[in-house]
Amino acid sequence: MKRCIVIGKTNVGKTLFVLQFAAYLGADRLEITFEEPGGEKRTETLSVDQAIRQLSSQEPHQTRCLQSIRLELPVGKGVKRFDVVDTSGLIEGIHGDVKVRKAMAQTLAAVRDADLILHLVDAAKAGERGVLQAVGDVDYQVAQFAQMRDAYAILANKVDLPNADVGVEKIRQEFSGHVIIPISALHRRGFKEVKRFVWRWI
Ligand SMILES: Nc1nc2c(ncn2[C@@H]2O[C@H](COP(=O)(O)OP(=O)(O)OP(=O)(O)O)[C@@H](O)[C@H]2O)c(=O)[nH]1
Ligand SMILES: [Mg+2]
Repeated sequence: MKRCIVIGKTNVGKTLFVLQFAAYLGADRLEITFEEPGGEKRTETLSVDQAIRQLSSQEPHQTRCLQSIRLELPVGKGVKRFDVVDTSGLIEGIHGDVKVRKAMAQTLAAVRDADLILHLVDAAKAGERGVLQAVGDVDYQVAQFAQMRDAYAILANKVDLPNADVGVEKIRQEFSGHVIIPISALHRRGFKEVKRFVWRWI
């Protein structure tokens, strides 16, 4: 099964994006597989609203393991199936909590095996505080790693917030040469472009 991984720093909106994108592609009840850094797996079925309430939060490091949802994209008379994988947030340096460190190692291993990488950054923060406050070394490292592969896009999220337009422009300058799609995970904006991009590589 092809895997589309969603990565980025903590709190950029990865979880909200994954759940809203699943809903946008027509999923109604979401069967979510949680895979702990130690390898244990469990599955929970939630409505989109329940999942958003339980899994996305304004507190950083909400997601601490891989969370996959199987999705379908229509192709001609059939469908393409793939897994979209939400991950725990990337951090700069070495985190004090061993659980966060293990989750980060799990994320990086999953990136290596992914067929498609969607890298979220916070465009509103980039507009408000400057791109270097919003985007860290870890983002540059991901972009550099992904340069070798075509199936990689940067999603500039939170464009519903003030100053995000300025942030998107800064992100475009900083990451020129990469595919950049402005989105709002909250309002499902830019999702048509994301769907088209995913469809090309899945
Ligand atoms: N206004 C606005 N808020 C957003 C958007 N996307 C996410 N948020 C908010 O940003 C916060 C973080 O969202 P999450 O989806 O939990 O972020 P995450 O990247 O999964 O964070 P971790 O799991 O902690 O790494 C929540 O309060 C969301 O409601 C967006 O497009 N617009
Ligand atoms: Mg999350």
